Amino acid sequence: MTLQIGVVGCGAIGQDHIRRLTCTLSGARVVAVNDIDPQQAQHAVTAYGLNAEVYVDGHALIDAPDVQAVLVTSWGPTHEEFVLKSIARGKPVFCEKPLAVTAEGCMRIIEAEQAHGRRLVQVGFMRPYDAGYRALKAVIDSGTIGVPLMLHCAHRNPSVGERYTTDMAITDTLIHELDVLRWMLGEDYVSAQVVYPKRSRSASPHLADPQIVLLETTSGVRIDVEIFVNCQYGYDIQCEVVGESGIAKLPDPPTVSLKHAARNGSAIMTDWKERFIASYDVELQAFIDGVRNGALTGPSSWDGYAAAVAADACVLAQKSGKVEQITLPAQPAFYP
Ligand code: NAD
Ligand code: ISE
Repeated sequence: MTLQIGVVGCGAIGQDHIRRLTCTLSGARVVAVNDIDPQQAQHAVTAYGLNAEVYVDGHALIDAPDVQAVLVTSWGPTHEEFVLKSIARGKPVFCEKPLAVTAEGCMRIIEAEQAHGRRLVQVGFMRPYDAGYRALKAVIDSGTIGVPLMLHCAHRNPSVGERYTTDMAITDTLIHELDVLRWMLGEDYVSAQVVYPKRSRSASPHLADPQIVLLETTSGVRIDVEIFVNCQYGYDIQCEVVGESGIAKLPDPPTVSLKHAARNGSAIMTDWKERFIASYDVELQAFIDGVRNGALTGPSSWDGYAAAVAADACVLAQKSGKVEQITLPAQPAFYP
C-alpha cells in the first residue's frame, strides 16, 4: 500500500523532500501540500507534477482523511503545533529539526506521544544516516582508537542571510552536532560554554561569527565545535575523534583530485542539500518503511528533546560567557 503523505511547509527543504518523495524514494506519494504562502505550495505542485490538493491551512491538511502521514517542513516556531496536531489525529509525523524551538515544547510533544501509546514522531536529524558518520561510529565502537577523549569539530557555511542571528548558530546550525555527537558517543552532555574569536567582517552586525562551543559529556569527553557561517569558501563539516591510541576523522565527500594550471586540489561542496543528499534519502525512506511496518526507528522525540535541552544551555552560555550545566531527566522506557 502506498503511504499518502501531506506536506506542511514548501520552502527549501520542503520542496527538496517533495522531490525525493516523488522522484527517488519508494512506497509513498504526496497527496496534499500547504504553505502559509500559497504560491510556494502551488509551485511544489507544478514543479513536481503532483496530483495533490493545496490547503491554505496546515491544520486542515492534517485533518484530511486521505492524509495518512505528515511531513512538517515549515519554519521552526510552527513545528510544535503541527506535530501536536498530527499526534492528536493519530497520524505519524516526520518533523524537520528543531522538533520545537524550546525544550518545554519538545516535552509537550513527548507527553502527547506517550499518552497516545506508541511512537508517531521521527525528527529530521539526518546525520546518523550519513555513511561517513556511520563509519566513524563503527571505528569508535570497535575500540581501535581506544576510548574517545576529545573531539574537534567544525560546521562551516559559505554565507547566511540577514535574518540569521547569533542564537541561530546554536538552534539552527550546532543542533546537528548536538544530535549526531550524542548518538556517536552514546553519551549525553553535562556542560556547555561559548567563546567568541575575532569577528569576521563578512558577518552582519547582529551576528557574532565565528563562535566556538565547548561541550563536556557525562564521562568527561571534551568537544570543541567551531561554528562559522560566513566562511566564504564552502560548506564544510569536520569531525575528528582523538582516542587513547589513535585518531579517527570524518571523511570528506569524495571528489576528484585535480592537478591543473600549476595547482593541486579538489572541489569543496557549497550546498548542504548536496553534502547530505544520501542521508536525507535514507532517513525519509526509513520513515516511510517504519510507518508501513508499524514501527518507527529513526531519531525520536526524546532525541529532539535532548538536543533542545543542550541547545538551551548553549544559548544561555552565549549570553553569560560562563560554563552552563546541562541536565536531562531520566530517559523514559517508552524511548528505548
Ligand atoms: P524556508 O524558509 O525555505 O521554508 C519554510 C517554509 O515554511 C516557507 O515556505 C514558509 O512560507 C513556510 N511556513 C512558515 N510558517 C508556516 C505555517 N504556519 N504554515 C505553513 N507553512 C509555513 O526554510 P527551510 O530552509 O526550508 O527550513 C524549514 C525547516 O527545515 C526549518 O526548521 C529548518 O531548520 C529545517 N531544515 C533542516 C535541514 C536539515 O539539514 N535537516 C536543512 C534545512 C532546513
Ligand atoms: C540548515 O538549516 C541545516 O539544517 C543544514 O543542515 C545546516 O548545515 C545549515 O547550517 C542550516 O542552515
